[in-house]
Formats: sequence, C-alpha cells, structure tokens
Amino acid sequence: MALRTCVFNAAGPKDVTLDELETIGKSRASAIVMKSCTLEPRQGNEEPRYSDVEKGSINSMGLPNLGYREYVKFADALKKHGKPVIASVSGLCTADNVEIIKSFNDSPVDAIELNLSCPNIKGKPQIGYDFAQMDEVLRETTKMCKKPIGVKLPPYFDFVHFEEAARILKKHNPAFITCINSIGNALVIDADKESTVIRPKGGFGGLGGAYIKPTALANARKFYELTGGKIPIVGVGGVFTGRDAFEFILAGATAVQIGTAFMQEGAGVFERVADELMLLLKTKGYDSLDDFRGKLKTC
Ligand code: RRO
Repeated sequence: MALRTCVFNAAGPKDVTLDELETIGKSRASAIVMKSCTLEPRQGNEEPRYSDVEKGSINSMGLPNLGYREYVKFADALKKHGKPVIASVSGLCTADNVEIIKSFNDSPVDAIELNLSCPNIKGKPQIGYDFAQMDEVLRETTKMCKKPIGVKLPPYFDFVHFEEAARILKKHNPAFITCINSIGNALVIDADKESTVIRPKGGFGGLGGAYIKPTALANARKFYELTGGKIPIVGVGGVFTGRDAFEFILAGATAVQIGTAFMQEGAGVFERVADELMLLLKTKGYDSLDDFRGKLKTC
C-alpha cells in the first residue's frame, strides 16, 4: 500500500460519520482509517465518555459506530480522495468478524485493521490479552480475508507476553501490526470535584496521549525485533510532533497514526507532523525513512 506520507489517523477519534471521514480525506492524512465497526450499529457508553486530560486523553466510548454496512458504503465515497481507505473491524465475536470482513472483501477498501484491543466493552475482555482467542480469530479471518489485513494490539508490558503474541502473529502473518491501542482501564480523578472525569465503568477508561508514548515505543520496538522487521509496524500512542514520529520510525515503525492529538488539534495535525518530520530528516541529513528505520542505538 503506497502512502504519500507516513502519517495518518488512528481508528477512533472523529471517524464515525461520513462527514468526519471526509474531513480526514481532505486533510494531509495519508490514509483514512474508519471507526472500528460491529455487525449492528451501537450507541456506545453513556456520556461523558471522553475527556482531554493534562498529558493526553481518557475515553470509554464503548465502540459507538454506525454498523459495518454503512462503512462499506462510505468506502465508495471516500475513494475519491485518492488515498488508501482502511476499515477497522471490531466484531463482538469471531463469527461477526468473519461476516464483516466478507462484506469488506467486496468493497473498495484498501486494507483492514482488525481491532483486538478495545478496552471499553462492558463484560468483554480485550482479545489481545487472551492468546487462545487471538489465535482463533486470526486463524478464521486471515484465511478468508482478500484484502491486506493487519492487527491492532493492546499494549503489552511483559516480555513473555510480547513473545507469545509475536509467536501467534508470525503463525498468521498479518499484513501489518498496529501498536498500541489505548492503555486500558486507567483512572483519572478530578481532585476539585472529587470525581472521575468520565462516567462509564466507574470512570475507568483507555488512556491515550503523551502518557503512553514510552509504552507505545516499547511495543513498536519489541514487535519489530520479534518479527525480524518482516511485518510492517504502525506505531500509535503519543504522537504530537514530527520528533515523536521520528522516534517511532527509529524504533522500527513504517508509519504512525495519530489519535489524541487529532482530537485536540483537528485535521491540521497530519500536515504539521509530516512537515516537522521532513524538516527533522533534512536537519539530520537523511533522505528517506529507510535510512534510519529500526536503527535505534542502545546508549
Ligand atoms: O470505542 C472505544 O471505546 C474504543 C475503542 Br473501539 C478502541 O479500540 N480503543 C479505545 O480506546 N476506545
């Protein structure tokens, strides 16, 4: 998949409706990722369910989306922007994922990102933390999907878990690995109000933004190492500047996605980050991302 820059949007923020997706299409984002979708439309969790916080964001949206049939239709309309359109699939069970992917197979989407890491569905643990289920869903989807299919992972924190996840991924050989989703079930407290800042699940939600960049970099790096650089890594988590994007490429990423910074700054963020990255390359004397991708030194 050819990308004009290595910077585009993360699934989630401002990508639910066709209007929102058109805004991403008109921006300098190099691809359009649509909101994670389910079989049927979902209202999501109760409000307030998103809050900007000091160094990022917390959300418990609960997978609000229009149902996959709408996103199949949107893909047609979005192709006019001349950039890849990526469907994010987050079925509530393996059979749902297979049914949704069947429809996208016959649509003009360029790729599918299978979201195995939504932290905010009441009563549903993240699939990426259940390795048997992750193996099963990848077995069933990778074989029937006719588009390049990548996997969006939750953050891992233990080398044993990185290794087990990488073993399963290598078995199914996805087209790309997107890491990380928000850090699940964080709690932000407003001391003045003596309250949580979001309502669902007692205030627990997915943490994004600057807080999570070191964890996101660790995940991008570890999966790059464990897959021998053979599966493209899409880094996401705390990208606000070209310098942040540079760090992800240095860790081994091929592209970066922007979530919280897009929520906070709007669609101009894609151009700003891409321009800042190009300027940094120039300053450092690099001609392309390949000159330094994965070449992180240990001090
Ligand atoms: O909609 C959400 O609550 C949500 C999803 Br699907 C996801 O993958 N990650 C996230 O932080 N929120």
